[in-house]
Amino acid sequence: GARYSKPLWCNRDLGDERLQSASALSSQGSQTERGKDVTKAERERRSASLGGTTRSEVFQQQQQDRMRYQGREVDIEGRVRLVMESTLTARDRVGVQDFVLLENYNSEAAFIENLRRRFGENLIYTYIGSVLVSVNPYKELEIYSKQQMERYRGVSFYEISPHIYALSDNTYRAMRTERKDQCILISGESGAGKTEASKKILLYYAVTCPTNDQMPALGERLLQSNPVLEAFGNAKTFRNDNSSRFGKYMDVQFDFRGAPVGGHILNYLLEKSRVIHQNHGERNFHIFYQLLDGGEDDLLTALGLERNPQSYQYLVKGNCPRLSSVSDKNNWKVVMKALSVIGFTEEEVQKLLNIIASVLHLGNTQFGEGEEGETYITTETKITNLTKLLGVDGSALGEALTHKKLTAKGEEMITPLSFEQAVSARDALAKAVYGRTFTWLVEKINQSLALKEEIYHSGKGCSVIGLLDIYGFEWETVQYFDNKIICDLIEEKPQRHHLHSGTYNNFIGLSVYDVVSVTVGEDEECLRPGETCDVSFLEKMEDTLGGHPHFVTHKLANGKTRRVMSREEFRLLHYAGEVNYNVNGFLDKNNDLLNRNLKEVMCQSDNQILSHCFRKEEAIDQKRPEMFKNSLTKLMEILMSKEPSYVRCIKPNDAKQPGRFDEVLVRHQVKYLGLMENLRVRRAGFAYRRRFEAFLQRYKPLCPETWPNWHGRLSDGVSTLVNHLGYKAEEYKLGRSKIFIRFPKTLFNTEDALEAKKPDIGDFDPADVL
Ligand code: AD9
Ligand code: MG
Repeated sequence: GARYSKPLWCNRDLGDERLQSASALSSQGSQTERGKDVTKAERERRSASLGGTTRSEVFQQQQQDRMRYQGREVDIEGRVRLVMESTLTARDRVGVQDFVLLENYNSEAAFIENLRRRFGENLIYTYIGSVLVSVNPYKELEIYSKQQMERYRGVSFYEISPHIYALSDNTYRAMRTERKDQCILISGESGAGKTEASKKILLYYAVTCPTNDQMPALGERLLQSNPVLEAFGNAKTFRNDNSSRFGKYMDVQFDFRGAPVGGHILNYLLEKSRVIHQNHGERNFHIFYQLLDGGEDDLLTALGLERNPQSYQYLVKGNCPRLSSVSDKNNWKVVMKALSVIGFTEEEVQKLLNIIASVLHLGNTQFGEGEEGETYITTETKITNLTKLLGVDGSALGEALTHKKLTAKGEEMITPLSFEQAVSARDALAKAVYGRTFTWLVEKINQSLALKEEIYHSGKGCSVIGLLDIYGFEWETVQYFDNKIICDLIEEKPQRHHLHSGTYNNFIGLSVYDVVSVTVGEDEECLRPGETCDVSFLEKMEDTLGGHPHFVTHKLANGKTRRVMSREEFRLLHYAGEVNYNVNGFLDKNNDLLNRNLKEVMCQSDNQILSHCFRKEEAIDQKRPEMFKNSLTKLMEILMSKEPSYVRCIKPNDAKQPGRFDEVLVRHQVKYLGLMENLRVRRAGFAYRRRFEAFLQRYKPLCPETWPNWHGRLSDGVSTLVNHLGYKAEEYKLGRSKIFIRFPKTLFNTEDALEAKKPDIGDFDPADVL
């Protein structure tokens, strides 16, 4: 077969063998052993093929570089990038700091072993090219200090050990020099460290960036938004003591000098069901416990609350009033201070706390069933507290909790609710009150962070770095939204598809997002909770997505049934692997339908937060105001317009303990985060699209007609090549100057063919240069 050789600096494997990091020298030893079997003549023949470079030139170059560099990174185009030796300590060199350098980059075992070794040395960060992989250490590491920040400022990615600060700094500089908006997408399962990562990034900017005189306190406000949002939007779950129960996308705006001048938060899908129910060992949102533990006696008296969380129906179910890892009392202080830094007035804080307390009182509102099946409130005495805090009329609220109003044929009818209906009306109210208050909170924070008009209109322009931190994947219980999906979507840049009109593009990995938007969009308007509904929702999806190659249900194309799947499941084929989703409870979780008369009561509240959240128009025409919908479509558009960077977070064990590295668990995450594919794509050098020249250059050895050189038109050369390789028409497209490859598999197969074709051990003998 044709020999595959390139100038020295272009040969990937050669690079790998030459510039070993200290720790990898042992493997070089084995290369040497093999090298000895090669005859002198063979060596000479090989060196002659080094793109015209003579042996001694190569040797000299190597010696020089050996002194200057110790590690290297093989770049997209096959160029070798180098890491300066002086900045790295021996400890930094455990394993490889970029997976691209792995000897055996196809091996998942080698990948995991590298992670494990580094984790053992508290080296929690490793790159895959420019993607940052982070393993949660579950302990405080001394790597986030101001001095550390200084080390990473203005330094190139590969000159220094991997760090979230390096990624932050590079993103910042890319924004500054290229004048292009950036976004950092953080993915990983629950407890893997996404939120911590996003906070570190924000901290880096708040500390290292210059300040704008017109917005001196902005950095501090950006930072203080976190404790507030976490108090109201995070909770202890089985997987994470501080689990984000809402999705968060935050823009940080910078002026032309690179000073942060504004911020904006978009919040998504708060898990409102948690307000009324928690699984055993889990908690409600932190703020409830913080208030009960940290609030002054006077405050609690005024709110009619007692300290013991177990007195409240909405808190008692998880049977887990305390966290071992954090103090609710201390955090209460932190949150109250943060609210004031952000600019909440005392009055606003008071109203906010009234609402939090009213949710607890609402949960303790109980119902009884009369002899004729009518429902009444048995805790009438306690309802006074509730109505006072909600600022609504007591009898109207009592009536609305036990009756519903219908309009039939132009006439209004009042019908009593059954016991179950009353319970669910109460719970729906609690969820709506809490959920909307959360949205209000985000709005308030946004007002405080808002970019000033005069800066915006100064004519010098602002650039943006967006941070996406959305709660993680949980495998058993379905989450309707996870950022893996978003990341896939962004990485693969699917073309627009219009699911609602019944057409779609069968690009990889697209469908979940559409499925989700169908769900989220519709449950509020027309679907009711309950199992049958979930199934009918699934059927709806089948109607729209059935036949999509990446969407699988129990139904087979021939009308038969796939036995291994239940009626409640659907499966999505991500490029990283298959994920099963169960629709059971899917809509229930997301449902917060409110009876109209409850809305009417709420919109008359004299608590301004509530009257802002429940608008009169809504009670009249039954539509939810737009302000509550941060659509995913919008998020996609925002992200698509920016240059993405990625952080992939890995959780090392389920026990939330430092020092434990559970290989099975890690392997699982390496799989579904698609890290091996990341690595292969990175090695292969392009994510599914490449210029004709580059494609031909790389793969021409695989086809006799294109090897060693193609003399015709480039596009014809590429055609010839891919025909020879047996690419099917649906696998690729030729553009004007680029080839687009649809499936990573195609690319990987081609890479494998190339790998097989290359000489067994590079084009020179490492023994010669040692
Ligand atoms: V979830 O999807 O919101 O449930 P996250 O956000 O991925 O999840 P989080 O950032 O909250 O996880 O991390 C969980 C816990 O791990 C934190 O509360 C810390 O105790 C711990 N952690 C995570 N990253 C670090 C770190 N870089 N250093 C120290 C960390 N501890
Ligand atoms: Mg989180």
